[in-house]
Amino acid sequence: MSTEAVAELNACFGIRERVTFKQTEGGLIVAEVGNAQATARIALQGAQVLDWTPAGGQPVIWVSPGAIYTAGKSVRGGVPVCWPWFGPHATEAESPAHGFARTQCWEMVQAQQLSDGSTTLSLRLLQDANTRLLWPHDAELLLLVNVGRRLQIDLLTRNTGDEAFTVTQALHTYFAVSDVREVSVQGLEDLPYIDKVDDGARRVQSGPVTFSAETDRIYLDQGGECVIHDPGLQRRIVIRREGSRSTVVWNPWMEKSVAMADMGEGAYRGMLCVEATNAAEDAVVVEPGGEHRLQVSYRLASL
Ligand code: TA6
Repeated sequence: MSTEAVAELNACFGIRERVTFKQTEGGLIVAEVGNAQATARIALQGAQVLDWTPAGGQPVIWVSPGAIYTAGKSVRGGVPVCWPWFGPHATEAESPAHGFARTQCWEMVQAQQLSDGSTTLSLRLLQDANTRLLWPHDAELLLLVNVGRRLQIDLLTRNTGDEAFTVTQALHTYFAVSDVREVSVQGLEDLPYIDKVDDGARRVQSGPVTFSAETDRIYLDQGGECVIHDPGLQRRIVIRREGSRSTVVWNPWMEKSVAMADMGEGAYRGMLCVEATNAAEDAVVVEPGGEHRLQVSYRLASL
């Protein structure tokens, strides 16, 4: 995008001392949001949140030190939007993993400074000839990001056509942790899960989730709250969801990380994905004229 395009974004959607659009390394356009409660960065490509740091705190969202910022490639980290399918395409091996929303350029719809002191950005993804080749349905996708003491993200899928369609999706959030070997995820106890590291075996979670090897699990739940317990950073990250009855927990661990060009040496120890999803049997059917809302909210709490 050109300098003029950035200037136009600031003219249309910039808010003095709250929202500014900048062109970053690799040419990505990023909205920088700052208010008394928090700062955040959101890339227009993929409507990808790249940072959320509550005032006086440390970053909650992680981005790889080896991240590659270039058009058409999802930045490793942040909150990639996986849509309209989660994981590999069900039938087309050539189709991009996790769908196409995370690599498309979204358009700004609105920037709002709210009376509670938080700031909301609204972005939209419209279908085009390329996306229709990958997924021949009439849909509009909206992402609302509310930046404040908590971070709330709403992903709204609208069926603008006359036939029902099914989506699987995720807000594929990478959280910053002190050391993945020292943290645990609470709130998934006794839930069934699909173990993608063990050929999709179905298991039941015993106790909090802890990490000592590659972990890639789809928990099938009732949409409750879960918490990342991080003694090293002396904090808990409280995760709430609406419109989701499955949660993915992922860390690639050492061997997988080495094979990832954008992960960085040992970087896996500082991150943990806990993803609000509609995955596996939690796929969503959206009727003509209907809408599905996948919402997450994150807040920090003391230990
Ligand atoms: O959400 C976990 C997962 O599906 C893993 O299986 C791994 O593929 C990860 O997503 C990252 O996928 P990406 O395409 O971003 O490298």
